[in-house]
Amino acid sequence: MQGPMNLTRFIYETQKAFPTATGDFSAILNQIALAAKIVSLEVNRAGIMEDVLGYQGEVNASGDAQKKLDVIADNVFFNALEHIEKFCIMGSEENEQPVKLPAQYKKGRYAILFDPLDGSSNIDFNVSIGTIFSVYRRVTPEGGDGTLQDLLQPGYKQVAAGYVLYGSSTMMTFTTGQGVNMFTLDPQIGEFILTHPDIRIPDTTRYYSINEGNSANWDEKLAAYVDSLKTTDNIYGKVLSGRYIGSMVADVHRTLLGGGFFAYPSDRINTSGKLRLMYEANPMAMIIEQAGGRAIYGEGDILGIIPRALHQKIPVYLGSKRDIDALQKAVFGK
Ligand code: AHM
Ligand code: MG
Repeated sequence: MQGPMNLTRFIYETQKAFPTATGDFSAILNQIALAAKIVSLEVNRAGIMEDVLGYQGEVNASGDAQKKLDVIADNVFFNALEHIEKFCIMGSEENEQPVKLPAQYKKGRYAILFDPLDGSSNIDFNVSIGTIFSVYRRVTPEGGDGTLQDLLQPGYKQVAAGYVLYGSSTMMTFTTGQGVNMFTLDPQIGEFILTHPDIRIPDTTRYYSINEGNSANWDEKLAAYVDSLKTTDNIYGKVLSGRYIGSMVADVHRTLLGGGFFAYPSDRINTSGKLRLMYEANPMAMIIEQAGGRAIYGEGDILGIIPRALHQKIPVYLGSKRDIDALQKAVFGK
């Protein structure tokens, strides 16, 4: 292969392998990449734009105070995706209700959910944050309005999922069900370049990732399992290091590349954990499984859950198969 594999070329070459492809995914992924570049720019200059950091003065659908950058990112993604005629309805973590599309654009064959800026507690500290997205084929008849039914589908029905990490570089990772590919934004030319093709989660690691500040409220078996990682009495026979950023995108990204597990469990106070099934757990679970790992809520797989509500929360344990098998056995007896 000659020359760099940029995102546009990757999409073109992947599409060539499927002669019946309609080009819908090309349009969707290209627009997500465009929105990601704009948000990346806003994130990069947030520190010098005093009107960008800080609170917006609203509370979003899950009760969190909305940061200004959250709202900017929400608008950027909506504006990039609403007019391409690929969607019948959208869901944003920033909106309580499904996001309706203007009448002339809502005829598409897909539904998309996105968390425009995840990890918002890190915004003010120049710590990595990200965008997460999840795409489903619509289930209501084409031509009519999309409904909540098109959005509320189990994760195993996702046709694409991905995230953008705004870190020391901006990276876009996605799957359309044929493995996971990672692209890094070259800021000089403004292109995403394929830097990590066909990612597989390593089955060894030095790390575990969980907010131990909540450990007093954990289930005893989980507390004992995490304690075992600080001794040599665990599957690795060595003491692991803790790594927890508090931005799911960054923590999952490290887990994809560096193995181990990331978890946001339920506890006595947050009985369903903190992460949202539709916006955070499902897309990350698809990526992790496509990379050879596992993603569970406890007894079963996240991707098998039949959703009840757009903003429903779910405990999340994801990582290498080896790590999640061991955790599931120790904590959930399976
Ligand atoms: P957000 O959508 O309001 O940003 O919250 C989700 C974030 C995740 O990115 C991260 O895994 C988690 O919240 C961290 O929560 P905590 O600060 O309780 O550890
Ligand atoms: Mg979020």
